[in-house]
Order: sequence, then structure tokens, then C-alpha cells
Amino acid sequence: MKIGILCYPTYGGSGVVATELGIELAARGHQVHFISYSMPMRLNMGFSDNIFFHKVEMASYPLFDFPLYSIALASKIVEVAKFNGLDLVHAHYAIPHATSAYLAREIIKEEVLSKKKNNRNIKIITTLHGTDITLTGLEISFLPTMKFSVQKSDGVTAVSEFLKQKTQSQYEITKDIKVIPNFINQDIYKKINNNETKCLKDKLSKNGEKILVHTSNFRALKRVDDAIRAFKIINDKIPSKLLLIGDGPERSKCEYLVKDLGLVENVKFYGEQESFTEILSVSDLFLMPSQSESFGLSALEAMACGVPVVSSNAGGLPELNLHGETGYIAEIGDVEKMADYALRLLEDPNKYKIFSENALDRATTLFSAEKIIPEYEKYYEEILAEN
Ligand code: GMT
Repeated sequence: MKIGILCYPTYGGSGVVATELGIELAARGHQVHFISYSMPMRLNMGFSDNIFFHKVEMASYPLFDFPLYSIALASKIVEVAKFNGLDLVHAHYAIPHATSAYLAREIIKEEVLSKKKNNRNIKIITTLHGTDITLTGLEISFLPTMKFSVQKSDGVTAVSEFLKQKTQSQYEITKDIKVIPNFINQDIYKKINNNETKCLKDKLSKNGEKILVHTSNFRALKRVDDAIRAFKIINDKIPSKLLLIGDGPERSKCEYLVKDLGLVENVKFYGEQESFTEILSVSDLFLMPSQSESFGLSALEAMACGVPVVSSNAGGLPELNLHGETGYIAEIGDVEKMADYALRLLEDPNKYKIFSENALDRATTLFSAEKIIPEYEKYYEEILAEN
């Protein structure tokens, strides 16, 4: 198949899933065309002769107070589809990708009708990732357009059962939605046991401290302050360290909180990091106290490295993290409970070993690329076969 992928190229789960999906599809022989305003972060991994990147160029003009990205993207899709004979366009994150894809498909349809050369109709598949439904999609300035574009897609997928239900109930979208969860590449996400990780462990945990980790884009809905407050309770009972990976609007507030709680020696802010597996490989527990989380890709990445998860019960997290098996789940904001669960695991080596094995097993059997990519391929084929 010849597949166009629309995504955000920067930090963020939807862009990561879109990029990894494209790489996996290309490895299975499909031709993949990424279309975005800059090169997706994880695409910088060497040359492949069936992965192409098309940059959306933005024209500027004094009249255009605001960048007209959605229109420029639609025009680029038309061009890429025409010159490369795309079969389908897969839009990751509805706003604005599903809308630009809809516009492009309608333009191409008109051209096919008027028998312009080199044109064939394309199908659109939209994958809903989370905040496009639970947050930004609710904005009154996006709502009608988002709803229309999702409804007009030829196929729609959501990354969890929770997100599917939410989309259908909140927006009265009647379109059938297929649930295809996030996935991990096991060649990348696996526990690394080498000299480097041994040195890292020795450095971070000089006196055998337990290592807790959290990663996110530090937006308010990630409740990073809850991770810090829960850690304070844990750290009062057992020697421990908290590693915070990522950056975003709440980071300064969190740095002040760490200072106020007297935790500066035990909580480290590393900012954005390219390679996360080394850190996961030396970590004992992953904290995800989110207010809203449609799936929780970073928790899955931790599980794939054998790291159990203590999370909130937000959104699709209970579909990933099984309470009492791969980790524990507490009510959103219940930091005492989160700390209590973390201590139960960290203070009981036998229990910890079982949870760690369960986490690894669940991540690799249910959410591996080998299992999930064929689900996307099958869905593409089904949508292409429809009239
Ligand atoms: O909000 C984010 O964390 C980023 C966001 C995105 O779209 O880039 O992530 C969402 O998509 C991920 C991949 O499908 C999911 O694993 C995350 O749970 C989801 N985030 C939220 O729902 C908050």
C-alpha cells in the first residue's frame, strides 16, 4: 500500500505512535509518506528507500495574521497523493489533520470526476489519540469542524475502549470506531543490562536507593505535582530518588514544589531526553498520576522494560495497567494511596518480582508491534475494499 501519514512531528504520544507505525509499515514493504511541517522526531534513524518526508511549506503574507497550516497541509496532501499514487491518508490526532485530509480527498474527488490525469481517489483514516477528543476537541472554535471531519473519515480508530466510548457518547459520532491500542517496538523498549546501565544505576543509587521515574510533557493534566507529593511520602519511609523526564508549562511550579518540600537532593529534573530506555532500565517504579490519559504510552514503555506502574484511574489507564498485577491504580489526586501502593511494592521483593514479570509479559504479548501493526494493515485493507 502507499500510505500518507499526517502527524505532529514534535514531542508527544500521537507523533511517536504515527512515526513508529510508519517505520514498521515501511519495514513490511509498504511505501510511507510522512507529511508535516517538520521531520518527525523519531524518523531520524537512518535511510529507508520506502520512507519519504514531505515538508508543508507555509506562505507568509501581511494579510495572514495567523499561519494557515490546515490549508497548506490539504494542498500538500493533494500534491503528494497525485505524484505518488497514494491509496490512503492516515491522520493522527484529529485537529487539524482529519480536516485537512477531508479537504484534500474532496479536491481529489473533483479532479477525478473531471478526468484530470494521474489522479485517483484516496481514503482517509483518522486515529483519535486523546486530547483531540477530551480537551482541544471540546473548544467551541474546533468542535463542529472536528466532529464533521471525524464523521466524514472513511475509517476511524481510537487508542482505547475508553476513548471510543467517550467519542461516541460525547460527540454523538455514529461512525463505527475500531480500537487499536498503542504499541512498542521490543527491539528498542527492553531492559538493557550492560556496563553503561550498571554505572548509571551505581551513580543514581549510591546507597541502594529505590529509583522512581515519571515522564511527560509537564502539562497540568499530567499532575506531575502529584508524583512529587506521593514521592515525598515514599521518601520519608524508604531511601529513594525520583527522576523527572520531560519539560513543559508546569515544570517551574514543580521545581519550586521540590524545593519547598525539601527534596532537592532526591528529585532530579532531566528535561527532554532522546533515549529513555537506559533510564527505564535502572528504574524500579513508574508513576503516572494523570488527570486524563487515553492510553498512556509512556507507562507501556516502562512496562516493556519490566517496570511496574502506579497510576491514576484516568481514561484508558486501567485497560493497560492491571491493578494488583502489573502495578496499582488509585483515584485521581489520591497521593496517599499512590504512595502506599508504591511502598507495598518497593518493600516486598517477592511481590515486586511478580509485578515486574507481569508488566513485561503484558506489554510484550498484548502491545507489541508484531501484534498491533497487522491490525492496522487489516483495517487499511478493509477500508480500501469499501466502495
Ligand atoms: O497529551 C499527551 O500526552 C500527548 C498526546 C498526543 O496526542 O500527542 O498523547 C495522547 O496520545 C498518546 C498516543 O496515542 C496516548 O498514549 C496518550 O495517553 C494521549 N494523552 C492523553 O490522552 C492525555
